[in-house]
Amino acid sequence: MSSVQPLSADQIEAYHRDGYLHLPAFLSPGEVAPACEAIARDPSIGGRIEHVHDGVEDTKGDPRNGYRLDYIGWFREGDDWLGTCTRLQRIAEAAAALVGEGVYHYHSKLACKPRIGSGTLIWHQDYGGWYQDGCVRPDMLTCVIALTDANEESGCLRFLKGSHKLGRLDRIPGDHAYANIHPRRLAGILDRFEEVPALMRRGDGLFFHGNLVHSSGPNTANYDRWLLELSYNALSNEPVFDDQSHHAARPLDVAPDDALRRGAFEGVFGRTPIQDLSDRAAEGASIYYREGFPLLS
Ligand SMILES: O=C(O)CCC(=O)C(=O)O
Repeated sequence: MSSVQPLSADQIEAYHRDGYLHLPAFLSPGEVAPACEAIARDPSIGGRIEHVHDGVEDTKGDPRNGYRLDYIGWFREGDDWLGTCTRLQRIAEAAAALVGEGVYHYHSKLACKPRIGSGTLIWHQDYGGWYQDGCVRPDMLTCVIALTDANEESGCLRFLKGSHKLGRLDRIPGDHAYANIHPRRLAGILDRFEEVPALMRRGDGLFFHGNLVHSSGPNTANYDRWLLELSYNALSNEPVFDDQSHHAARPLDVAPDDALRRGAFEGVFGRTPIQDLSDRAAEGASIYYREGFPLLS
C-alpha cells in the first residue's frame, strides 16, 4: 500500500467537536473525472437510478414530489471506479482514524438532487436507521465526495453543528422514510444548535458522524447536484439482528491510494452490484424500506 497523509490530531478533534470534518480537494479533479463524465453522459446510470420514495404516499417518481432525491445504492464493492473509490485507502484510513478502530463498508449511495423537482430533505440522523439494523454503538460515519459543487443554491447538505452529541434521537413513525425526530423536540434542537451549510466543491470530501442531525435543501441551481455518500461501520459493531447478513463485518479490500489516479479500475459503474431499489425482496432492501421494521426505540 502507498502511504497516505494521516489526519492530524486537530482534524480528529474538530470531527469529534462538530460532528463533521470537511476536507477540501480530498480527491483530485483527475480522480473524480471518470465518474463526473459518466453521470454527465448518462444521468440515469444505465436506467438504474431510482426516484426514491422519500415523500408522502404515492409521490414516488412524481416530479412534483418536493422531497425527491434520486439515487443508486450498493453494499458490495466491485473493481470499477465506484467500488474502487468505496475501498480507497485514503477514505478507509481517515474513517478508521475518526471512528477509532478499523472500519468496513456498510452501504453507500450516489445521490442526485435533480435541478428540477427536488426539494428539502427533512432533518434526520443516519444512525436512527442503522440502530434499527441492530448496530448497538453509533461508531459509524459517512464520507461524502462531491461530484458536482454542492452549495446553498444546488441543495447542499445542512448540518446542526455538534448535534451528534445529542446521541440517538427516537424515530417516530410517519409517512416519510426519513421521519425520525418529533417536531417539538426538533424545534428545541434547531434553537440550540447552529445550522451550517456543508459547502463543497467538486472533489471535496466530508466525513460526518452517524448521529449528526442533517438535512438538505432544494436544488434551484441550473445543474443536477451529485454527492457520493459512502458509509462505514466499526469492525466490532456489526448488527446483532439475524436478517442483516448484507451488513456483516467484512474486512475492506482496501484499494491502493493511487488506484483512481492510475486508472486501476474497470469502467465506472458496471462492476459494483447496484441494488434494484424496487425489489423489496432483494437482499438489503430494508436499507431503503424501513417501514416494516419493528419499533425498537
Ligand atoms: O443527498 C442528500 O441531499 C441527503 C442524503 C441524506 O441525508 C441521506 O440519504 O441520509
